Amino acid sequence: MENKTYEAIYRAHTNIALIKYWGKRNQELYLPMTSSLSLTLESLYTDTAVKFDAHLEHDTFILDGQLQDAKETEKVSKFVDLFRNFSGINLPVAIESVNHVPTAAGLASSASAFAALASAINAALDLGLSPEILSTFARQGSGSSTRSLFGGLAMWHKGEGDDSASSYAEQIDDASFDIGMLIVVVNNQKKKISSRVGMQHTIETSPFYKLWPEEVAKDLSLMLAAIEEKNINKIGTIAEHNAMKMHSTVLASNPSMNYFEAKSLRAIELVQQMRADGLSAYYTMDAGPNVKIICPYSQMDQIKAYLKDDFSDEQLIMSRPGTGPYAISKLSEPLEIAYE
Ligand code: 2P0
Repeated sequence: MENKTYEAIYRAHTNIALIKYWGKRNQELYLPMTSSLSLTLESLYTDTAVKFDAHLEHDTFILDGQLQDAKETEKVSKFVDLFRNFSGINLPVAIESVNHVPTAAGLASSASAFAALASAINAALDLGLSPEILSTFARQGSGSSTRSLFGGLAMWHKGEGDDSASSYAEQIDDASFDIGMLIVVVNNQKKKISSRVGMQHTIETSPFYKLWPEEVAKDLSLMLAAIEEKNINKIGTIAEHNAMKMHSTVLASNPSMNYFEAKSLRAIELVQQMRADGLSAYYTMDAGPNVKIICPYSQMDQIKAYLKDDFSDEQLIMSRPGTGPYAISKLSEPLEIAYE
């Protein structure tokens, strides 16, 4: 085994939650307070190559062409340890990732990153883990990556107690109806408050957080029915309300915090305007200022027309639903996204 190398290259797509995950009940195992549900996006993804090799002195991690420092590498090494402990294959690994997502700008790059890494390791070490089981591994790198193991609409179950195996994701629907997302890139710089810190601060200080789990439970059952009907207006309405309930819970933290920028509010205003004009457009936001518009893919061009005076073409990323992770033959070039 010593001289053998184990390699694979995988692509995983990011996902945007329609019913948000905000808060952990177990920080070490990344067990969430609630279940959540998302749409996987075709246009945004991470490619990751792994090579386990006895000749390496230690783990290395290259992201978008840059060798990462000890702190970043350690986080990834800890994640790989889950698989080394599981498989008994204790070899150092060289990891190289290329993000086709503006890193940490609230476009959930960690979701595609850990889903791609988990999938590549699963293939390289020939572990044969199902996507559901693999999602329980991915979860321990970043909660939202649990859902990126699946294409279309995926649900991450909160699970029971401290039982890691019960908190997995699965596909709810392949989203092969007329649905898409238009990402309005308000700012593609690294976010100021990480999700991990933001959600913990909300749990500890927001008087509204105690309402959040029951609101999510209600929204989830409404959302599952809306998906069953493939009713984009219902899906969008429920998602928009759920997102704004999350953000108002965040706003009520002490000291108060928020993820809005002036341009986020402008994008929201424009969505309200296009909806008043009869388009099926609904907004959602995550732990960053970017706005994501849920809409029929067929209306995307009309929707873009409303945004063109305030946002450049490069700031508007259209996406259809994406698939779950898959093997690719080589890493691709990094994506450049311009913004004002
Ligand atoms: C979500 N977000 O459901 C929610 C909505 C942001 C807002 O999952 O601490 O990067 O790594 O588990 O997954 C972003 O949080 O946080 C996220 P960790 P993660 O998509």
